[in-house]
Amino acid sequence: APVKSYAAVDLGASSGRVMVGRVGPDSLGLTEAHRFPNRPVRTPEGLRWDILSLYAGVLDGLRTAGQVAGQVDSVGIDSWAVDYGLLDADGALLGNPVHYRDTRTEGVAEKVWATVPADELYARTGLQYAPFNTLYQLAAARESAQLAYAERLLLIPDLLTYWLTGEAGTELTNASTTQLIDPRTRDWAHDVASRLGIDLGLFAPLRRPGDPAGLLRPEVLEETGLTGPVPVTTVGSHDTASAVAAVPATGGERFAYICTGTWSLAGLELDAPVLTEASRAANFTNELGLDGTVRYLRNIMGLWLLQECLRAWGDPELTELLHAAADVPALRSVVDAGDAAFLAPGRMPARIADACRDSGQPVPESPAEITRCILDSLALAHRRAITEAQALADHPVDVVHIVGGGTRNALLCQLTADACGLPVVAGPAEAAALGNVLVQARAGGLVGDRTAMRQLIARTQPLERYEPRGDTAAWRAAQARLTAR
Ligand code: ADP
Ligand code: LRH
Repeated sequence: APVKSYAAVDLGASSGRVMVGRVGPDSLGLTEAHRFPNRPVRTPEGLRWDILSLYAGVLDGLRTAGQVAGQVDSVGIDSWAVDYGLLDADGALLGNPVHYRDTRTEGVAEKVWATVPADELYARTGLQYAPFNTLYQLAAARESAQLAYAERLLLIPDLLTYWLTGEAGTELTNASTTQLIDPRTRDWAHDVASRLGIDLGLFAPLRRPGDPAGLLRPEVLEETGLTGPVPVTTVGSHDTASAVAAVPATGGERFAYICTGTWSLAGLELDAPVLTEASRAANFTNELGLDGTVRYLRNIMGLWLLQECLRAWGDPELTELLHAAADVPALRSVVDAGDAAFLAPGRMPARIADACRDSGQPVPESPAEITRCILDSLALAHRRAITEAQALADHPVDVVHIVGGGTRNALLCQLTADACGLPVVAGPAEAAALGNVLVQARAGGLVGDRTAMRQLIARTQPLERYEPRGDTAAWRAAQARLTAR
């Protein structure tokens, strides 16, 4: 039986990687070809992505992938959502893509809502309010010279695909994070865009996971040493869409998922969006997944809180710190890990201490105490999101799947099981890359439908199960402390 090799480019906010997936009719193996840091740069203009360094990492990774695999049958690209590059009429990139944590969107939403009220915007686009939704970024850039000169807007994975192939498109799952897509028609929300003066002509035509996205250009083949033709296949180019596609649910169970990395994205896979006022008030989003599914979820600050503390502490050894945190008494103090106040970089240990003090709780001091506060707070936010999602969507679940880098954090997985009062199945850690690989394999006819993809992952990838301990009263009480303030 044929075994094919797929290169998955997966760019997270903290690191980029190129993985090689080997897929046969009943086998799936994943090897890391190359991992490189994703370090945003603070320029005089603001916080920017170092897109050329990321592109160089992609090329290095494809070269290594070729060496690892012998031959690469196809390439797929996914990355974090919402951000984009602008191209001029010659196809040249206008400036470094702005980072979603940049402050340019502060105060912009209120101006947008003066034209399209927040409730109407939710009813049309189903997107939770986040200051960085592409719509607000475009509103913030309204008067900028770059936007005036721009002929094309390409979301990050689409920009890299364009550099690799010369072909421009807009992948749908990632487009659904712009707040310019109608989640019911899975097409552009033309009315919203025109009322806000946003030119949808800037976007290249929509394409869907599985669609062809061109061939690696001759110069790319030369630079990577790959032998052409090598096709690029459109995958769920939003990393979270690829990660949800790789949730190892075997078909029978009703599940919730949490994609943990820099963010925690906690919610459900649904057939149709939930656009009620209650859903808007709870700030749940309706992003699109594979095959027209809806990713009904909430953004939680995630391990970003820990990453920023580690940076402030000069990057101590993580495993030791997590051991020490496991010995700190549980739930002494918690912060609201859904709070956008934690969005910007800098001073994270102090900001967490301040939040505890302001809510009248003990102030964590040592790195172990602060780490424990972060993990308790994340588990609590997971509990809240999973509980509310089930109620708002009228979709009860029996199990929580955790995927992404946070599955390497056993304490976080156990605390999440405890807080939710549900069993947790943790893994795979490289879910986005696996979802990316399997969509390519499906386009190549090697695997069947979404359920078959998930069963293949469940059969082949190491998973860890955590049973809930104790009762959930302590978690309810901790939640009450936060809500009371
Ligand atoms: P992203 O895709 O957003 O860059 P990842 O899915 O790669 O994020 O997850 C990164 C996170 O995974 C880190 O912030 C860290 O907290 C966690 N992590 C990675 N390796 C380990 C480990 N060995 N032990 C515990 N946690 C880990
Ligand atoms: C996670 C992620 C998330 C988005 C955020 C901007 O990497 O794609 O789904 O909300 O980055």
